Amino acid sequence: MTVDLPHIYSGKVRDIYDAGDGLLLFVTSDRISAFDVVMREPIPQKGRVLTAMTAFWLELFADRCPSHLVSTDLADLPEAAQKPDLAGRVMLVRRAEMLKIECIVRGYLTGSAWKEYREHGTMHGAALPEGLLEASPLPEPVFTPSTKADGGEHDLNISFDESVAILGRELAERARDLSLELYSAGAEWAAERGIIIADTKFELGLVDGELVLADEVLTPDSSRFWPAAHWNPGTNPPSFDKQPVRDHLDALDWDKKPPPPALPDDVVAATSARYVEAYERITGRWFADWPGADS
Ligand code: PZK
Repeated sequence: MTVDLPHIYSGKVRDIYDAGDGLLLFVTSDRISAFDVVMREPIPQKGRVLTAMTAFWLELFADRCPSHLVSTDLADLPEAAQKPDLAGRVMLVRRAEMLKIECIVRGYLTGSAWKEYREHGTMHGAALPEGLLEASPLPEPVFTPSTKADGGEHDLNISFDESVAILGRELAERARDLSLELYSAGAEWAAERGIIIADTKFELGLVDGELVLADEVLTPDSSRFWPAAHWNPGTNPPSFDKQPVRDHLDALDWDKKPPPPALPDDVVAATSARYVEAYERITGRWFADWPGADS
């Protein structure tokens, strides 16, 4: 799935190329990571599901905020990139000046936030009510930004005041308010369809001075998705998408360092089906109607 355009960035599971004219080409692969390690086996259609879901949210949010998205249509790409394999997994986007913070919003107490609360009664240093359980809803969603640690893998949690120091007060407040608004709208939408979005990370940027939503939006890779039917405060809910992979890996005594164990075909197929199910539940659309779904 390589593209004959200048390569700009690679993440674990996606790549960005220079499409010219101030545009970038964002390609989402079928790779999956678990416990921070990328598995060897691709998950069929995962990249298309994430692209389709991002496109859906951007449409739903279009009246609340502009985005970097120009097109998901292969025909709109530079000719060098019009490869059938790429259908459905590409986004042509406007090049943005990315904010130097990750806009994280948490609606539920889980992951590193649960760990901090259990140990200190706080989240990002701020007190929370007593008596919350793992996976409890927070009294209200909270903006918990982080910075992209240079070079290193792991991001550093920062306070809102530190985000003001990085961005200036006005931009930091706009980033916070937009992140909270989009999380609340998306989480409410998903909850009505049986999926809890426990937390998420937005990436915002500036295009011609305008604040735009960039990157992936409210996907299982940028968020924690839980099946509402299996949510029980006091226990760590299963991941809507990755649970088959995690269950398989947990049953082995793998030390979570590369190389990862092989994923059996049934685990790969079950995981692919979970991504498609999340898409269809959230959007009410059939994944079969998305470009490349039949390939
Ligand atoms: C941008 N990322 C994260 C995504 C990676 C890294 N519209 C934009 N303009 C400029 N930069 C970015 C975007 C977007 N979206 C996104 N880093 C920079 C990222 C995919 C693969 F390696």
